Amino acid sequence: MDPHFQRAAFQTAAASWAGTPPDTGWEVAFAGRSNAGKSSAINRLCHQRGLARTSRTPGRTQQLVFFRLDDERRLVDLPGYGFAKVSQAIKAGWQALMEDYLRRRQCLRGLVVVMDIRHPLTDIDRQMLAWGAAAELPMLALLTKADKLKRGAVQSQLAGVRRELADQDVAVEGFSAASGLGVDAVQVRLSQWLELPPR
Ligand SMILES: Nc1nc2c(ncn2[C@@H]2O[C@H](COP(=O)(O)OP(=O)(O)OP(=O)(O)O)[C@@H](O)[C@H]2O)c(=O)[nH]1
Ligand SMILES: [Mg+2]
Repeated sequence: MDPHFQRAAFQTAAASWAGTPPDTGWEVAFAGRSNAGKSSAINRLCHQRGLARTSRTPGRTQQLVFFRLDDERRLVDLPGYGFAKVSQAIKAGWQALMEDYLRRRQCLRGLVVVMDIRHPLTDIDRQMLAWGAAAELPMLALLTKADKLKRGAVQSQLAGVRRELADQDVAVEGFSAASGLGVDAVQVRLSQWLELPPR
């Protein structure tokens, strides 16, 4: 357990680019379909149950939520996508905000695309990976809720996604906020992206 993550604390939430903290230091963002498990993954990584708000109601977090690890380093919980019951205007607003953030954010050092291991790589997940690639971001596809599948099924889902993404520069890991699977591997990768000082 890297203590940097345990020290994570809520910093601010932003509904637009104007509300984001100063664009300095290092940031890693978590994107994914609504209900995929982004907030739960952040909580598990930081060993804090109530850090990022989780919900069974898809689409609750329509903001960028910033958690500070130290004065220069942040994790960002991006608004979830892919839920059906929203207007075209909200979808267009979401798309503009995400593209803006991924393209303009100088301090962004990596993108974690969180997917339910039972339903990975939807069209909109692929869109997100394409935006990340366009921004030349290091990326991690995090296949979460692995506790919902048997070990063999986890391995075959991972192998399938790795095969599909073989021609792209995207790492793929299994994860479970429930069991803690993958926590250490993700912490190691994020520590590199964030250039965390050695413990
Ligand atoms: N079994 C299991 N359930 C999980 C896991 N991760 C998340 N969940 C559940 O999935 C639901 C959605 O999780 P959230 O973390 O709120 O998902 P989110 O991606 O942040 O969703 P939005 O904020 O709406 O975009 C909650 O009921 C969680 O308890 C996991 O690893 N295993
Ligand atoms: Mg959330």
